[in-house]
This record gives sequence, C-alpha cells and structure tokens, in this order.
Amino acid sequence: MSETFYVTTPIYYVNDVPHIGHLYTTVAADVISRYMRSAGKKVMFLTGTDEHGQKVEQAAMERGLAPKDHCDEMVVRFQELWRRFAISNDDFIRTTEPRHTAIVQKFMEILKEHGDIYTSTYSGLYCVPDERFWTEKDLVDGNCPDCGREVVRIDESNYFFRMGNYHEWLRKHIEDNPGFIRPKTRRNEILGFLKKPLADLCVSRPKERLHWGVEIPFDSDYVTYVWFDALINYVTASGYGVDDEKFRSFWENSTHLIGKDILTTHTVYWPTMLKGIGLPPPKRVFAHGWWTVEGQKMSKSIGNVVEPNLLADEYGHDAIRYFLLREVPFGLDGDFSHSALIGRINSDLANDLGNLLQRSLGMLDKYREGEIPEKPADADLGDAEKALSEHAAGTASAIAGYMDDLAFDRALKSIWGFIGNANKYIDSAAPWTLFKDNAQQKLDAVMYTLFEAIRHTAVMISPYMPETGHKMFRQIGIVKMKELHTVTSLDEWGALPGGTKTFRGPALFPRIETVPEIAKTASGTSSENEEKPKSSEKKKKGAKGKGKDNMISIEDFANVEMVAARVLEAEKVPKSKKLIRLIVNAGEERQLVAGIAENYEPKDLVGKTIAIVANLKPAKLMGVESRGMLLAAEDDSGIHVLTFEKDVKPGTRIK
Ligand code: ME8
Repeated sequence: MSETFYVTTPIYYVNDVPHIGHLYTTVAADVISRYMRSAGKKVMFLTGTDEHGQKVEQAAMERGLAPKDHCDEMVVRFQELWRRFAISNDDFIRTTEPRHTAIVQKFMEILKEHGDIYTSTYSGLYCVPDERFWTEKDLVDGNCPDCGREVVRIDESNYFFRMGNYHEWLRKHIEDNPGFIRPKTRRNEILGFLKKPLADLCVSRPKERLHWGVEIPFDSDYVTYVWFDALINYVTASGYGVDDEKFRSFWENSTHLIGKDILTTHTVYWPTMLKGIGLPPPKRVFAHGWWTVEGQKMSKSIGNVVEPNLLADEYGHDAIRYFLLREVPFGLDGDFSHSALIGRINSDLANDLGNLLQRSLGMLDKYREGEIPEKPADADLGDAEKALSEHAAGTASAIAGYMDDLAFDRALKSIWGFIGNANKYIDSAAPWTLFKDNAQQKLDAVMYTLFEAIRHTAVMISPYMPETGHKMFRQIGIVKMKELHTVTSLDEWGALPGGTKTFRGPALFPRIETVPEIAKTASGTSSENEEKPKSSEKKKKGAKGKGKDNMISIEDFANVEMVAARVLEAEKVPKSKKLIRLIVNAGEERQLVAGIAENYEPKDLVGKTIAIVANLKPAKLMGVESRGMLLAAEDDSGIHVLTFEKDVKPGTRIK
C-alpha cells in the first residue's frame, strides 16, 4: 500500500469572511497535498470551519441571526473561495456536524473515565476575544500574552482537564522529537513556555454565559470550551472512533499547518488531550509566519483587509498562489503589496516561465510545423543537452527534500533555477542557426530536449499553479497523457513521446504594464455591518473619481463634508463588543454609532470635540441608526479618535 500523508489547516472561525491570511495556510496545504498525491502518496487534506464559541455567537447576534443560520451563511464564503482558488481538500469539516459533536462528547467521557476531568471553582483572568484563561504569570504588561488585549477576572465553577499531569511527558516528547514542532524557533518558544509549571485546562463554559457549544455529556448546564471542541476536528475527520484503521494510517503521518498565533493550543493543549485519551500526538505541527499588508497589520478599521476574491479578479488565482509561497519562507512573516505581486508576475511568471513556453512553441511551429521530434539517440546529445537533463533530475530530487520540509520558497527557487537554465540553453543552442544551417538532426535533438524540459517544468509547477500546469500540458500536446503529469514521471528523462502535436495558446501570464485600480485603492475591505458589494462593483466603486495617479481633485475633496462635533452623550450599544452610540452637537444634534468600544469608555468621550463626516448616507449598525462617521486612526496600540487641540465651535466645517 502506498504511504499516507495527512495534512490539515486550522478550521477557521466563521465570525467573519476569509481573507488572505486564511488563504495562505489553505494554499500551502493544497500545494503539499497536490505534490504528495503526484508523488504517489495516499493523501488526505482536511480544512473546515470552527463554528462554536463566543466569537461566533457574538457575530451572529450582531447580525440578528441564530448562530446556526449565521454559520450556514458564512461557511459558503469559505467553500466558494476554496473552489475559486482550486483548493483540492478531500474533506471539509464543520464543528456543528453531528459526526464531530459525537466525538467531542466521546473525548470528554473517556477523559472523565480516566480521572482526567474534575470540577473546581475557577477564579481566573480571561481574555474574552481569545476565549482563554491565563494566570497572572502569563500576562504581558497586565494583558493577554497572545493578543495583547485586556483580560477580565471571572469566578465560576467549571470542569478542568488535568493537563498539568502531562507536563513532563510533553516536554520529553518535544525534546525527543525535533521534528514535532517546526520551525525550530517555535519549538524553542514552547520549550521555554514549558519551563514554567503547566496549569490544568478549563474545558467547560457554563451555559448561562455561553450557549453556543457542544454540551458536556454528563452535565447539561455546560458546553465545552471552544478550543477543546475545535482541536478534535482533526481526529473526527480522519476516522477516529468510526474507521480506526483509516484513522491510524493517516494519523501516523499527520501534519497540522497553522499560523503562529495558535501555537500553544496545538502544541500544548492538543497533544496532552490526545495523551489523556491514549492517542499519540500528531507527527508534526508547522507554524507559519504572519502577513501584514503594505507594512501594516491587517485590520477592518484601517480598511486594508485583503479580499482574495478581488485579487483573483485582477490577477488570477494561480499568480496569487505562486506569490504567497514564493515571496516569504514558510515560517517567517511576510508583507503583502501589489507592487511586489506585480513584480513577481512580470519577472518570474511572464518573463521566465511564459517566455520559455512561448519562444519554444514559436520555434517548433516554424521549424517542425509544431510537432515534437522523436527522442534523440544518445549520439546526438551534446554536453549541453546532458547537463540540462541532469539539472532536471537534480531539481526534482531537491524539491522532494524541500517539500518534505515544507520549504516552499526554496522549492520554487530551484524550479526557477531550472527555468532560467532552460532559457539559457535556448540562447546557447541557438536553434535558429541550426535551422539556417540545415542541421536537421541536431535541431531535432535540441527541440526535443527543450520540450522535455518544459514538461518537467509543468510537472514541477503544477502543485503551485494547477491551472497553469494544465495549460502547459495542453499547449505541449500531452493534456490527456496523465501519466506524464506526475512527479513520479520525472524519474525518467525522455518520456515525452515524439510526434506529439503542440498547440500554441495565449500567453500564460501577460505582463502587467499599467498599475491596476485595485493596487491604487483599498485592497478590498469588509466593513462590519455593511452588505458586501460584488467584487466587480467594488472595483468600480474604488475607481470612481480617481485619476490614474491616484489623486483626487479639490472638488472631490469638497464633496466630503467634515465638521467639528461635541460629544453630548455616549453609551455602549447593548450586546455589541465594539459599538458605541454617541449623541453629538454638530451644529445640530445627531446620533452616530462608532466601533470604538474596545478602546474607549463611553464616559471618557463625553465633552470631547471630535471630527465627523456629516454627509455620509445614514446607516444602521446593529439596528441603531448612525448619521455620520467619526474620524479615527488605528495603529498597533489601538484606535485613536481625532480630537481638536483647542475648543472649536460645534458645526465648524473642516477644510
Ligand atoms: O484561530 N497571516 O481561527 P481563525 C497569516 N478557529 N496567517 C493568518 C493571518 C495572517 N495575517 N490571519 C489568519 C482560529 N491567518 C481557530 C482555529 S484550529 C483547531 C482552530 C490564518 O479564523 C492562520 O492559519 O482566527 C491562523 O492560524 C488562522 O488563519 C486563524 O484563523
């Protein structure tokens, strides 16, 4: 039986729509899955959605929907995006599915039977957005060590998992298995974390505080902690408790791909939970780095959340898949910018890859009426041909190592090394001279070598850019010969059959000569309570009124009526985390709603003179009408509302 390979992404929260960060992990998992399948492994690739817990309940409430209805709507956004980006997942798990909730309850029962669950009154520090308890020692500057936000003290009776009992076992497992937590920096981080005592884990939430979760099987007043529920998805979907043979065969070769934000849950909570029920830890957890956008943290209020659908509209999905994995070593942080993306498209994809194919097809049309010559005899091969075939074999074996190591960028660099060499080979072999000199046999040997090099290239890039690989197979005439598309077919140089007819198609990646509108305006944002326009509409909207150089006229500016406004009253919008309702004097009294409750206490706003946009169409946020918008800036330390140095008369126009 072929070797198994099991890869997972985090299951994403459905409190919001997917963005480029979610896309990144999912594309990485897709690339490794496609590669391993092509290399002959039996692959299972799992992604899905995390649908329980406070964040999702809150998001549903803010939209006035029942949590399940909210999830049913949001999950489609993820599934459609994955289809659009050619994600080849074998399964998609939703934590609200009965197949999953049954296994969560089973975990809880087994842990209880083993004596690993107990009740206790908890008085602890809790990070509401992260839904995690922390001890005093864990805090950084008095705030949550993971997200830096404020923690609150909570006292309540709960169920606990004796995680602390597995402290020493976990530390030893990490020490003995250097490949378990990758990259090394993350392994060191967790070994450092384990130098402190490991507390037990609170694994329940009383229903009076949170309803939306999997009920604890032995106490209907409680639901499970969302992370306890979520992590179990990885074993639910691979057959645990249902098809144990399938489960074991995949589990022993399992890789969890995650972002570095969720390292502790995956490398401390999860392996100890598994140990508690008598299962081995996953084989490897790889925590990749974090994407910022044009140097800034992605944030809805900055309006720089990169919407993958807009990128796909503009550049096509393959180019984005390539960019994400080529631009930054997996494991390090990266910065997204349109200029970097366009640079890669023009140089790597249009120039290097596109030209190799176009030039070769053009010459074959001219010299051989588009037909691939027979495989040359050894006697017709010179040093240059041999060197190119050896380079192909070397590249295929190097990328096998890089893929095992999840070093996507290095694999791509070596493929591009080969592409560069194939382009140089054209220049040095100079088929045009051979044609002119009527050196038919040598010309055939050169053209065959070139097209076999192109086939190798198409196979090697296919996991990264499946559509492009497919187009290349079509253009070189082997689209139906599936056996020539696999990584295993690279073992043989010369598998390409002579006599095959090629089809010259449009350029794979036309050069981008003018900066697209999307690169000048917002990258595509998802503002909290707004209906999302279709991506094409959004592009038009972003473009409106702007010239090619991204400038607006003074008339455009004058269209925005901004005035000074004194805050008369402020209060939190009930049931919302973020929204504050303000009554302001802006020359006349009006009501505004602003998403600043995480950074401001309502009482601190009263009496301040702020800047507002007064002629914005009224909008309803959580059912409360807002007539205008206050101006604020957000940086790493939070949101800062714009105020005036000195008192200004309410209603004064800002120019
Ligand atoms: O944490 N850069 O879900 P989530 C890179 N439901 N990757 C990013 C990113 C960024 N800026 N933003 C998000 C959860 N990601 C839990 C997981 S698993 C049992 C439960 C990616 O929707 C990255 O993979 O907040 C990160 O770990 C994940 O999205 C967090 O997704």
